[in-house]
Amino acid sequence: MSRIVTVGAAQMGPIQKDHTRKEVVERLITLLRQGHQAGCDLVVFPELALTTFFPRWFIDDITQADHWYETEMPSPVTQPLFDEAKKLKIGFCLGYAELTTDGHRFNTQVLVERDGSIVAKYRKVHIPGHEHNEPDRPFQHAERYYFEPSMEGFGVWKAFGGRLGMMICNDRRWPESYRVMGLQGVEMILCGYNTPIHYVPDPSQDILQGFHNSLVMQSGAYQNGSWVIGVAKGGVEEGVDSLGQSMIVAPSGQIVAQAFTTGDELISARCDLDWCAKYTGTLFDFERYRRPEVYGRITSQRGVVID
Ligand code: CDT
Repeated sequence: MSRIVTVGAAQMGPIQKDHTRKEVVERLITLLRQGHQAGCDLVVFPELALTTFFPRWFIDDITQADHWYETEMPSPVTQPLFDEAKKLKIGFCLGYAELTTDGHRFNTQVLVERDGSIVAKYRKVHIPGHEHNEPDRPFQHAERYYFEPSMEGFGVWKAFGGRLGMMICNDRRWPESYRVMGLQGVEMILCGYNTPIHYVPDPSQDILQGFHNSLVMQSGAYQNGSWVIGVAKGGVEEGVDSLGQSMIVAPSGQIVAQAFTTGDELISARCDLDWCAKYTGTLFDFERYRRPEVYGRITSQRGVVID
């Protein structure tokens, strides 16, 4: 029996500050319907897919930002997306800012099965940017002010006939993200992102944003024998240009589909989960070839230590 999952990467164009959740959910539903037309089992939306990327602004009183966060999922405004997906028998993965009842703030993705049941919630582990206002920047990247890092780490869940994991944006730059999931037998990793083209601490990296994006996801896929679905919110949002180039990467590391706009655009691919074993059963047979006894520094040490 084949284990084909047809996946849609539902790239979004910008969401401006004054766009309402209702308007955004209508865009998500349009993309979901395109996914249905393309035969998708699963549609993946970007990081913080319901709002503009608000960490680009700093405000002294964080409670003034509460309106950017979701306190429930689904909520009355997101319920139509859940209803449409269930009607079309499509699962989806959605990124949003989460405010818990006890006041914790996370950058979160939820995975929903084709019957509408929630499979899992993942909270971002690697939080980039800065904690404090940096007024000399052309725009802020204050994710470390707005979000706590997850202490739950990277899970892998049985869903869509395979083993699926999630990560969010900056997580994709860290090989540990993929490996922790690889060690749980992951076959498909879902990753939403918002990546400003202009990297303020080192603008020489600006021109390399697209290269680095594909570099990390292609190598993460190959080295762990997993499909990787990378989905952008791209385009010029509140004056900040962000990378598109959403892609579906095979366990071989090859890009099998890639967005060519920076707007709302659905790309899709038939992903054979059995293809993963061609890598995890040979070159990357972890049980046979890994050497954890010499990898101790990976978990015992955080920064560089020079003896
Ligand atoms: N959203 C997110 O994680 N973006 C980061 C930008 C890094 S620069 C602060 C990324 O890794 O794409």
